[in-house]
Amino acid sequence: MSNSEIVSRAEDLSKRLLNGDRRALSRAISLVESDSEAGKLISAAIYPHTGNAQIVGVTGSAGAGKSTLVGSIAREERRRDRTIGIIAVDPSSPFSNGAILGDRIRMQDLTGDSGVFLRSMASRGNLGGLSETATAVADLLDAAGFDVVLIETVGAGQDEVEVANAAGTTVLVANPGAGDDVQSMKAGLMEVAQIMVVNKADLAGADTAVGQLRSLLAIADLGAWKPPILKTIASSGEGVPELIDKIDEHQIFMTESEHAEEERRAHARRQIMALSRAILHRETIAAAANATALDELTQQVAVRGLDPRSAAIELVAELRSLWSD
Ligand SMILES: Nc1nc2c(ncn2[C@@H]2O[C@H](COP(=O)(O)OP(=O)(O)O)[C@@H](O)[C@H]2O)c(=O)[nH]1
Ligand SMILES: [Mg+2]
Repeated sequence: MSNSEIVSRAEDLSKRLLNGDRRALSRAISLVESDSEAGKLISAAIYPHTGNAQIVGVTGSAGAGKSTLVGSIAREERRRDRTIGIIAVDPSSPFSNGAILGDRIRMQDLTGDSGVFLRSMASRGNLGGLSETATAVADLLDAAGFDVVLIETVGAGQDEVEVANAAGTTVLVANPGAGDDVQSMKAGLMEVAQIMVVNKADLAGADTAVGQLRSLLAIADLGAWKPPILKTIASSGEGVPELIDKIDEHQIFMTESEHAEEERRAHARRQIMALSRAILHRETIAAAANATALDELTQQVAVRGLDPRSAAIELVAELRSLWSD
């Protein structure tokens, strides 16, 4: 396709997407996911029309009940007459889409509803980083007019933490009896979550888990927003209306309270930093793999003539001198 063809295609898709055309939205998402030129043009064109949706991240360990909770939230949002876009980021390889299929079956009643748009995204295998792509796709759904955009992601790696960072409100899903889990969560995820949920509250130990989270929050360095801790039973929907009320409350805090301006700035900064980290990481790794010193350093380390750390420092020094030119 010629340059002008790409531009006019992007313009056409952007226009249709902004009018709520679902097929244009699907096409645009694919173009953004594949990191294509048209995708970048669409992202830029629709960005001024974003900022109206609630972007909500739902994160936590695998099996915590995130997908079930996302489904329950979607049903309750529909009862409240809001349209909803769902981005499910599947951490497994794009070649084994069993988890995606499982989520689809559970979401069956939702997929027949025109007020719901569900999209699964493989976290590996796309050209851009996961956080870049998920953020860009959330923007497309926002511009297409969805009231709420939910992003489900496993809170495992740096990438997932960055996805959480990109959301306006992030809900951290924990379980009863997962005490050790709660402890290990605090480093990365506690900081990015504005609402804590102990899901599977029908199981024993829910109040203990709430207590553990409360003591972790007590020693955390928090801003003006104090993260509430809620109990839910995602499978029955119990606690979900209260959760949505809290999400709404946090959104109002971010947009209308005396802290709004400060919050908006903090959020914009977090987004830029998260995306810069993703871009830097990707470009640095690509540059390192092509560095002229790599083969020589590899050989030296392989015969134990040099330790890997010194080799890495030398490699980074080469990259630095490349970039300073
Ligand atoms: N007992 C109980 N089980 C739940 C609840 N929510 C989800 N589950 C179950 O937990 C398992 C994992 O749920 P899923 O939503 O796939 O978790 P995800 O990996 O975090 O997305 C499934 O078998 C769900 O049926 C709950 O509130 N109570
Ligand atoms: Mg899931």
